[in-house]
Amino acid sequence: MARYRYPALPASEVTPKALFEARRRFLRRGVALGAAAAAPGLLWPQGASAWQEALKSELDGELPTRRMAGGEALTDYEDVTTYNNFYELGTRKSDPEVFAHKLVTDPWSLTIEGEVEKPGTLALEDVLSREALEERIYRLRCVEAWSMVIPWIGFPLRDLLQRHDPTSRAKYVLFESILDPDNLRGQRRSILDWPYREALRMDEAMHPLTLLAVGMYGEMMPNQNGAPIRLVVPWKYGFKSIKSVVRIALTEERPTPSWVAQNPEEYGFYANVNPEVDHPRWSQARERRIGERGYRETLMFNGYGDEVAELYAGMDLNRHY
Ligand SMILES: Nc1nc2c(c(=O)[nH]1)N[C@H]1C(S)=C(S)[C@@H](COP(=O)(O)O)O[C@H]1N2
Ligand SMILES: [Mo]
Repeated sequence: MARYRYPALPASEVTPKALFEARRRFLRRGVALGAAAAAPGLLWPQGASAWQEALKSELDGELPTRRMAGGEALTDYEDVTTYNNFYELGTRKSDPEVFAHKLVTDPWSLTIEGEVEKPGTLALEDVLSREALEERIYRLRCVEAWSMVIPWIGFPLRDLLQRHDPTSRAKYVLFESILDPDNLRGQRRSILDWPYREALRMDEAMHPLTLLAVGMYGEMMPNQNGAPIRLVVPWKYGFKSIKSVVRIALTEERPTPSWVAQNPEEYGFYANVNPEVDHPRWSQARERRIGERGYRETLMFNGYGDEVAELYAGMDLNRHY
């Protein structure tokens, strides 16, 4: 399969429309020519489901773009879709792409419950038809000390939460991924206590940078990257960015994320990217940008400190890691 590079975008926050359109055409051409075999979750399937049709019509329109990763070049699409952590599909980096077709996403619904005045279960096409999509270019930084720069397509989580009227008792937000051990080979082993669970504090969940993503690189989300809907929390380690979400529950008590349950010595509730607080088995001071040689210095809060540092004012981040 031919490798291709995306043209570097200007550092301005909003991409001029003409350039954005040109890049999407470029992307579609690249997808049509080269990605069929490598990315089974990507191409629009024959007889697309209702949510796929809804997303396709959104993506065919004009989405605003915000670049929030400085002027950094985008990571190659091929790398982003073949080097993944998605333990439901296997623990090797190559497994999620190989077993992507095992993730059944049609139909898909999302339940929002717990401390909300208006709980409910929505078909994904209904979520898509009411939320305003945009493209946001964010870094994703893994606790394993690698990182990528990805143009995500999604909407702020807070838009969805606000529509369901959180009660005054809502202090945390719990997320759960799909549970389907018949199809998801990783769930037939006790790597984690399935389903995969993550959680945020309410103010983190309501932060404007926190995104529910339904696509990337101008296209719908590939299965291996967490189709059809996943979280992206750019100032936290990758494992907070839970994939293939089916349930969101607002809670008064702090939930226990899967990684915290599995190994509380290694994984704290907050998981903020922090070059000064090392993982017990490796340093967090540097990182390898996928596709680059050598290392970069890791930035506090993954470079989003101006936006998010105040959430942690007065907290000892050595203790609340
Ligand atoms: N459901 C689920 N979500 C998940 C994971 C997982 O194993 N299962 N892995 C996490 C980790 S450790 C990382 S680094 C990111 C990787 O996202 P990417 O494969 O799209 O780069 O997904 C996160 N979300
Ligand atoms: Mo990760």
